[in-house]
Amino acid sequence: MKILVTGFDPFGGDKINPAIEAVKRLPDTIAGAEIVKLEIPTVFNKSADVVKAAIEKEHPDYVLNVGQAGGRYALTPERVAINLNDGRIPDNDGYQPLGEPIHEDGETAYFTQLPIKAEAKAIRDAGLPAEISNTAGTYVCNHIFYQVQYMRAKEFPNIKAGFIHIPFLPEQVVKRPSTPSMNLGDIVKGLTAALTAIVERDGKGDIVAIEGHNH
Ligand code: PCA
Repeated sequence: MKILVTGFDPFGGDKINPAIEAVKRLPDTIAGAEIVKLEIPTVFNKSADVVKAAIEKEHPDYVLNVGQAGGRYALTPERVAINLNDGRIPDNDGYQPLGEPIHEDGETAYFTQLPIKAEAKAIRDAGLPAEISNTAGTYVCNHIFYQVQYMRAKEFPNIKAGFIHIPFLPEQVVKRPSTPSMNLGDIVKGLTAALTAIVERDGKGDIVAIEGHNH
């Protein structure tokens, strides 16, 4: 089994992005699965071109995109990707879409094929906070999550794909009072636990567990 794991480069004025830093430090093999690591630009469309080229080269069974969600305290497997680009800030190429569909012929939204409840449980069992998230936002993270789902729908039906958002690193919150953070070793540990759950649930679907939110 092969899993393509991507991490974004720094954006929005930060000098570092914990996503690519953590992805770079993942083991090369997790629970017997080969882990292929890829840095992608925080740029609408270009990020999708880079992921598509890697899918065509590597033929992965799974794709997991990882991104920073500054302000979240937990590792958050994402449930749903929506067909919308709505940037709060410009991307790293200066492009700021303000409410456009990603693909005119795509679904309004796609649910991940990954076992997000099993991922959340595995992260907690490793001693770290996890929550299911029901929105990946409307910026480049939702964009790449949606784009990979669209590629799956149109071209690569055998791929299972999903997304995890991760918190800031401690060094990023030095001047951000009352903002949660998680050290890099723990983020790597949590992602490794989530990837282990993905491998172990292969072919079995997700576990049944209480992970809902009222709001
Ligand atoms: N986080 C941003 C884009 C890149 C990243 O790591 C987001 O949540 O959209």
